[in-house]
Amino acid sequence: MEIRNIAIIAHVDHGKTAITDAIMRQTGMFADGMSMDTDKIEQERGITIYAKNTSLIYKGTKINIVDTPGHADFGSEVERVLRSIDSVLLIVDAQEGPMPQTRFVLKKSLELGLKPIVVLNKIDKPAANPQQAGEDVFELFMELGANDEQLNFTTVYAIGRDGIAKKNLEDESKDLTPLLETILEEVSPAPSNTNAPLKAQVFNLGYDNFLGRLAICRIYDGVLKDGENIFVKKHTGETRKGKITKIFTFKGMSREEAKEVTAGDIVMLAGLPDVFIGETITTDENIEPMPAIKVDEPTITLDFLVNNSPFAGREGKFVTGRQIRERLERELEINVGLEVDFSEGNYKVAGRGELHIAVLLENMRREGYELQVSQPHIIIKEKDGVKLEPYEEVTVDVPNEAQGVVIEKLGKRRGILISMRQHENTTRLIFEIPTRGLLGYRGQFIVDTKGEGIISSRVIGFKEYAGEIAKRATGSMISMATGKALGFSLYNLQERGELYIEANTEIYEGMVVGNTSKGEEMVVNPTKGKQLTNMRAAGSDENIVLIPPKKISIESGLEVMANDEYLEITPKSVRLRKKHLTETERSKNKRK
Ligand SMILES: Nc1nc2c(ncn2[C@@H]2O[C@H](COP(=O)(O)OP(=O)(O)OP(=O)(O)O)[C@@H](O)[C@H]2O)c(=O)[nH]1
Ligand SMILES: [Mg+2]
Repeated sequence: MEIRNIAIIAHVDHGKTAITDAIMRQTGMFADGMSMDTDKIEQERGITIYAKNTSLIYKGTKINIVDTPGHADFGSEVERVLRSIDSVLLIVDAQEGPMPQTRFVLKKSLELGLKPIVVLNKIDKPAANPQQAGEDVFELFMELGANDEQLNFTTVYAIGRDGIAKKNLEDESKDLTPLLETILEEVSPAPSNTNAPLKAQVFNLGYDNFLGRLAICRIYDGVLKDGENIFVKKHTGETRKGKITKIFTFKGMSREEAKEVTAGDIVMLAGLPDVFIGETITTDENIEPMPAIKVDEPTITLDFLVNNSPFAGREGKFVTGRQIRERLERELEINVGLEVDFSEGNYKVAGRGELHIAVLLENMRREGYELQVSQPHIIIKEKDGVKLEPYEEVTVDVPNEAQGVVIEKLGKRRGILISMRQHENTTRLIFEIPTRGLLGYRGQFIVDTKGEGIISSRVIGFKEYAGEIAKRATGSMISMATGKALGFSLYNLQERGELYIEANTEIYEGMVVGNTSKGEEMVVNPTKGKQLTNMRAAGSDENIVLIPPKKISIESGLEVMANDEYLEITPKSVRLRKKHLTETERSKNKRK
């Protein structure tokens, strides 16, 4: 059977998964309500975190599809996937137009010589402007140095959510047939030379409790049989032996065992416990290995520690250093952008961004782990005596009247304005800024733009260290007591800052219960009740109206926490605390 291999790429939320799901539904692979976003956290957040393979049969042709994540923290995942396919559907929101991640994934695709099919999606949105979005996409192709063939791309218009696509805006359409037809017309059949020796390359990893590490590969040449002895080659030529113990192909939401797979297909292999991204699998020891696949370096790092708060061990099932270590070792099997240094007592974890780390922590707490982490720091490197730090490209869309304040705030954080374009009531600003300057800014951005701004960013690489960045410190409100927080005292405290806890929350001495509006540190007693000499009896809080607290989540905690604090994470709670719990210890440590 002929095979076509494509990836679906786009900026976050532009509709990749909606289109993939609709394609799968209409070709009979998915029942209603099924989605490629199968992971619990993906479903809750409405974003794709892991790239996923699937396949369908359309008019006797097998189409392998990889749905990719659009969030910048998972960008390196996309880059790898692009090495395994022959064309991409570049989805662009017809209202938002090209965004930072659109540029990133398009640039990578063009560099690899792929010819994208452009899908202008969400044309049903009232403010959609497919014409403008189309022109902007064309301009982006030009700017990124597309060759003539690539510039001659086909455009399809879509309402992905409803499963509708058309070749011309004025066409009538009830389904995605025009898109599927375009795929058959535009994507060349995967080369299928079965006479050559086997040559496959690993572009992603999976894990199975019984089978261990799984290698997701594109087969370029030859045939692979179950149980076959093979060679694994690094791009440097270094070769080792291995044996395939199981082969799977992808079909809809599931994997299907196969006895034999052939050139052109995308498959998953078991039996190679130490196989890694980019390695070549072959039956011919003397074959040239495929070029390396680069895995992006981590940009931020933080410590994972055993929880030692006064509430340690109350809520978690796995709490010891050894259990945390084993969990991290397992994560390293598949989480390719992650690095862990186990050499010291604390585990130094390095990742691609706060969301990358937050998703790992969220998964761990759901599995029953309990731990605490330190404040994330950006990774600083040195090259030829020059200090380097990660930089990001930030794109913001803001109401015109908010542009001044955004330019000012990002300027203070060492952001450099690269471009500015006004379109009716909104302005699009693009900055280059050290990741360090961006940490902790998003909350401020929401306030400054009254919630109407959109901000997104992606790492563009390491550049020269930008020097000191002065940030307005947010001070913590710290509890001096252990016990239950009482509504009465919270009522008084909420005047002096923003609270993280609600009445009746169990707290301990040294726990951070809120932040102060003036930015200074403040030690408070949230357990204090009303004096008995008052008109009514102590503890009767019935008339108190509390402002809903800004509860700490893993992500917001990582963003607001200070260097002398830990974020305590258990299956039930996320608490912020001082490293040193008592005031005496804190001042002793300050003097040191
Ligand atoms: N109005 C409208 N909404 C759409 C359309 N397609 C998708 N959406 C909505 O846009 C949101 C994001 O869609 P997804 O398919 O999850 O986007 P995605 O590109 O897969 O997002 P990530 O994987 O997180 O990058 C969802 O709420 C969809 O329902 C469309 O054609 N029109
Ligand atoms: Mg998605």
